[in-house]
Amino acid sequence: MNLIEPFKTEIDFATGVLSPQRVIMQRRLSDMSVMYADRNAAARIQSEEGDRLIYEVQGVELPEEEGQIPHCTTRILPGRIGDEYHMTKGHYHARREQGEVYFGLSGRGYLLLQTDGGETSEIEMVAGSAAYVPPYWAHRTVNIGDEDFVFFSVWEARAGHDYGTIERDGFRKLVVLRDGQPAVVDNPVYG
Ligand code: S6P
Ligand code: ZN
Repeated sequence: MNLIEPFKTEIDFATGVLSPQRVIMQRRLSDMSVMYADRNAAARIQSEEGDRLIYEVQGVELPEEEGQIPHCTTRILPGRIGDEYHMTKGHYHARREQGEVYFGLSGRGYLLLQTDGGETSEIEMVAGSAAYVPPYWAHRTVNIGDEDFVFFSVWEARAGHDYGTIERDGFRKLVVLRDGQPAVVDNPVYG
């Protein structure tokens, strides 16, 4: 076990920016265009406006060993691809038995969850919402507002990330604009 000096990070709730600056990871439309249901809309946006920034993660880097507790912010920009709101890729933890906590900092979003067994759940999050991602639940976040949706995540270092299952099957539920409102609907091409 590495002995790490205690430290703190200041968080700007509106943007998710960390000070001092930590590791920044960006996901653009080209990183996930096949994850959106309306691939024509994704291709149109790509050719008309270029490679749109969808979300950004800023986090502290810690060794992936037992007891370390990584934490980060995620900022999802507002917008849609066709009818579908901007979202994260989503993942299971590689160690399925590891859970996680999300805390809303600003904006409005949905936390979509699902299990291998077919259960689904959706939790609306605003600033101040503490949402629990229990073990075994895949999780994806979606910005349903007109501003950035920003939240803070805390998990166990050995959880790891399984992106492949969601890249292959997608999520059972989509969050789309219907009659001027965000609506959670079945994904017609799941699996
Ligand atoms: C990590 C945690 C979050 C996400 C982040 C981006 O376990 O769930 O920090 O990594 O919100 O989402 P994704 O699906 O691209 O990792
Ligand atoms: Zn996670």
